[in-house]
Amino acid sequence: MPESLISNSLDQPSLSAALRYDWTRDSVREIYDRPLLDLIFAAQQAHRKFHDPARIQLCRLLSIKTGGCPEDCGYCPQSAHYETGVQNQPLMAVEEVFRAATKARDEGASRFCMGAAWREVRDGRDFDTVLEMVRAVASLKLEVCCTLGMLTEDQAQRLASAGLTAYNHNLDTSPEFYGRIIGTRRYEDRLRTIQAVRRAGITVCCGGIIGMGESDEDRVGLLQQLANLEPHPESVPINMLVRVQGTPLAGAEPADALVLARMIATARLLMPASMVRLSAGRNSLSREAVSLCFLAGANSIFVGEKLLTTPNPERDEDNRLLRDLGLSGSKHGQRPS
Ligand code: SAM
Ligand code: DTB
Ligand code: SF4
Repeated sequence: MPESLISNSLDQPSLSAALRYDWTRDSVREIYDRPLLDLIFAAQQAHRKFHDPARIQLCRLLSIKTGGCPEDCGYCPQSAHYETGVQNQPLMAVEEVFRAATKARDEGASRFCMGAAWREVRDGRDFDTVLEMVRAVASLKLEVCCTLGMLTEDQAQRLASAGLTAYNHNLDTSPEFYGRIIGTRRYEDRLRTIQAVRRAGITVCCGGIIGMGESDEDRVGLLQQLANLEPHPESVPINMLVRVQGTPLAGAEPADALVLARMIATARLLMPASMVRLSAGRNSLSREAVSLCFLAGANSIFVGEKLLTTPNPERDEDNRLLRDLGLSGSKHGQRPS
């Protein structure tokens, strides 16, 4: 897309007029391929039109049901198809989840995300327990997110009634590359669940992973898919593959932090009002690389020593970084008003 179009669209007085859902591959590629510093500069300008640049939303993850998943996602330590040493754990008790969420809130998180290693949600006792967990976490005035696999519209409605803020369901990569990473489900299955979430009035958290051996064109393809969802996902997690022994992607070439920053900056320009979350992979990034990602438009991180099953930076280290950058945690995601 010509540069004039980007700046024009971001200069519109009304937010909705600035958001586009008709991105072609070529127009996305043109942005993604810009000289990196120009791209980051433009992304930071867009960021400041829609968000408070001094705030980073802090989120906390909890694996409420771990391992033994029937899906064969090539990146995932929780797939039953691989020997990764992850200990299978049944669904946690509501009280235990409530305690973890209270601690997360007391430590400054404003969003709590519960993940289950399920292919799909099945109606019954476990789902009823998850609904209770959602009610319990919502009562703490935290944003509540779940990621439970595929979902029907009826199940999405029940989650919405329980007070769920967001549902995480990633597209992960381009439609072309998807089949190289996952064989047990299709891209269309993902899109169908996202639509069910949307119809239930729950906000959508949808992003992907870099560092799986995909090409720039695949990263462009993923961004195009995300940016053409209407409305845009309110939350776009960008993960850097955490390479886990035993998974087919254990030996993948590590992703370049500059590619990560490029991905984040492009996401920021395509979906300027969304929260862009620098998600998995921070343990292998320097403080300077994380800072560049913030400059590129990331405005959220996961905090706490663990993601779902893999390590994350120590809380003290994150606090120091935020302090050194003059950033503070936000109470809530900054949404366009
Ligand atoms: N089972 C549900 C699903 O797949 O939608 C929810 C849990 S799953 C672990 C949530 C997301 O975590 C995946 O969609 C993937 O994007 C991300 N993820 C899983 N393993 C990862 C890894 N090793 N590195 C980076 N991201 C990962
Ligand atoms: C997302 O995009 N990243 C988070 C969250 N959504 C659920 C998960 C990252 C998982 C990293 C691997 C692990 O810790 O098991
Ligand atoms: Fe299962 Fe989700 Fe892991 Fe895929 S990413 S194996 S669906 S837990």
